Amino acid sequence: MGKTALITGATSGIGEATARLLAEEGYDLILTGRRSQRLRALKKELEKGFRIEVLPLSFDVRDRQQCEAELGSLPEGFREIDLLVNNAGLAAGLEHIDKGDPNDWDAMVDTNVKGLLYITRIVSGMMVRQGRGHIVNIGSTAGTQPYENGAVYCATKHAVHALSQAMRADLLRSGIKVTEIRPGMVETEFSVVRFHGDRERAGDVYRGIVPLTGEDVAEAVVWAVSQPAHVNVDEIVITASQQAGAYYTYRKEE
Ligand code: NDP
Ligand code: 8X3
Repeated sequence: MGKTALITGATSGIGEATARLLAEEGYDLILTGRRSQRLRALKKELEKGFRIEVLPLSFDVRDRQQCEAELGSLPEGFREIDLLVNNAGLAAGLEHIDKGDPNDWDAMVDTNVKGLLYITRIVSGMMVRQGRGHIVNIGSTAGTQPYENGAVYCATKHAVHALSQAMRADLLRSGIKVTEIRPGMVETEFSVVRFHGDRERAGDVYRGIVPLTGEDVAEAVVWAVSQPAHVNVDEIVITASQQAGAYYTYRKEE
C-alpha cells in the first residue's frame, strides 16, 4: 500500500516544494493552505505527473474548529496518515519589541505554535492508533538563535524546537518518529509576507547572497523520512553557504 503525507502550508515555498518531491516518491498527499485555487492547481499538476492521489483541504490552521472539521471527516483512502509535515507558518514584521504590532504577534503565535498544535493533536492521535507515523516540524535557525527585531517570530520557533523534543519523548512508545528541520534563509514568499507585501524590502533580505530554495529544504525532508525504520533523524540545521547560523551572513557586494 502507498504512503500518505499531510503537508500544511503547501500553497507556496517549502511546503509546495515538499509536495512535489514527495509526489515523486509516490506519496498520496493531503495538501493544506488557505489559498484554495493554488491547492487545486497543484492537485491537477501532481496527479497528472505522478501516479498519486491528492486531497486539497483549504482552511486556516489558526481556527481549531476548522482543523477538527476538515481532518475529522477525511474521505476513504486518506484516513491513514504516515507522514505529517508541520510547515505552515510565517513571520510578520521586523521591529524592536516596543514597536511591534500585537496583531502580527497574534498571527505568528496562532499560526506557528497553536496551529501546529491543533494539527498535531489530531494527526498524532491517528498515528498512535495506527502504531506508526513520522512528524516533521519545520522550525528555523531562529528556533535556537534569537535575533534583534525578531523576538516574537524567534519565540514561536523556540516553541517549535521545544515541542519537537517533547513530542519525540511523548510518542516514543507508539513508534512515531519526530524530526525537526531548522533552515536558515530560504527565498520563498516568507519575506514578502513578513513585510506585508513590500517586495523591494523582501528582496533586500537576499541581497548579495545565494539563499536556500524551498527545494533544498524539501530534499532534507525527503532524506529524513527515507531512513530505515530503526533510524530517527532528530534534527537537521540547513543554511545558505553564505550564512553561519542566524548571526553571520557574508554578502558579496556587486
Ligand atoms: P511561504 O510564505 O512561502 O509559505 C508559507 C505557507 O504557510 C503557505 O503555504 C501559507 O499558505 C501557509 N500558511 C500561512 N499561514 C497559514 C494559516 N493561517 N493557515 C494555513 N496555512 C497558512 O514561506 P516558507 O515556505 O518560507 O515558510 C514555510 C515554513 O518554513 C514556515 O513555518 C517558516 O517559518 C519556515 N521557515 C522559513 C524560512 C525562510 O527563510 N523562508 C527559514 C526557516 C523556516 P496560505 O497563505 O495559502 O494559507
Ligand atoms: C526564517 C529565516 O532568517 O528570519 O526562519 O530566521 S530567518
